[in-house]
Amino acid sequence: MLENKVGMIFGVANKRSIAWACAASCAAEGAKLAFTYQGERLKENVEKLAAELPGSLVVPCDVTNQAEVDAAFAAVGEKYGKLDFVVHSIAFAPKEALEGEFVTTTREAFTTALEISAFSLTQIALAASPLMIEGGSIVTMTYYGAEKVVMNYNVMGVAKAALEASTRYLAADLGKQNIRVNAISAGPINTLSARGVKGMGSLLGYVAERSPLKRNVQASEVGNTALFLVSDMSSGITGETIYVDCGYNIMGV
Ligand code: NAP
Ligand code: 1JT
Repeated sequence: MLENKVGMIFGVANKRSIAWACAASCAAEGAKLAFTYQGERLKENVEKLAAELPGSLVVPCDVTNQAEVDAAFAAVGEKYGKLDFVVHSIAFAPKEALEGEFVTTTREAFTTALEISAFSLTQIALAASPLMIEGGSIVTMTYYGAEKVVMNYNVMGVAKAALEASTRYLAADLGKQNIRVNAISAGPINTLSARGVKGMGSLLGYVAERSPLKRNVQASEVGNTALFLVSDMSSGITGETIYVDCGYNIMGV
């Protein structure tokens, strides 16, 4: 489904990362992929994973460093001459901000969380658009805490609300270039980011018990939805948030 398409994947930390599940689904359908990593610490990890997919490119990109973002897109332009899709799977907030009460969030934690988790989508969309000469698709990852209060999610919920609104504004701006922008609202998954969070185990159990499908979602299911959204199968969809959460969000009492 993605033969002759080039994608850029932001946010692989290890093989449990949602970004890696997206990469696996897209590579299986013939996409050529470029991976970005944040800092030397993750370089080896990402290079080892990317080596499983011949013809891929690995470039550094900490989104707080505009020069690195520009260099990453320049490297993709140089190697492939175009870009068809981006998977944005990046978020960060200081650990202390993800416990206790939201009301105690510091200015610094708020600014950091919103810069890395929300602004980076706009930054990446602007840098990607000149390379998307045949149109394109941008997919980001969000969570239910954007719209309803989820204990401990705190400032990440506010950042995800900004991310979902950014998805709509970017879709409106970039539609004329045939660039689509959508978000996937994934149910909780036990990744590296999630593990660092207090109460993740009980959250997984809570959601599995209450969701229509009576289980937690798998990263591969999010990856397959990302494949749909970056492929021409979803050519009429933009600005949307699509739930991949075993139906949890539809439940009342
Ligand atoms: P993950 O494997 O830890 O991925 C998060 C990625 O964000 C990491 O690769 C991380 O790199 C990267 N990142 C953080 N700060 C960055 C920066 N300044 N520049 C570039 N990259 C940076 O965790 P994940 O669960 O797959 O998370 C991926 C996305 O899914 C996030 O947006 C998350 O909010 C979203 N999501 C997750 C869940 C869940 O339950 N797991 C549910 C819904 C949505 P470092 O490791 O170097 O920090
Ligand atoms: C980050 C972290 C972004 C954890 C994340 C995330 N997006 C989803 N999760 C999983 C999660 C986190 C909490 C939660 C429920 C799910 C940690 C590092 C920063 C970025 O609260 C109930 C806090």
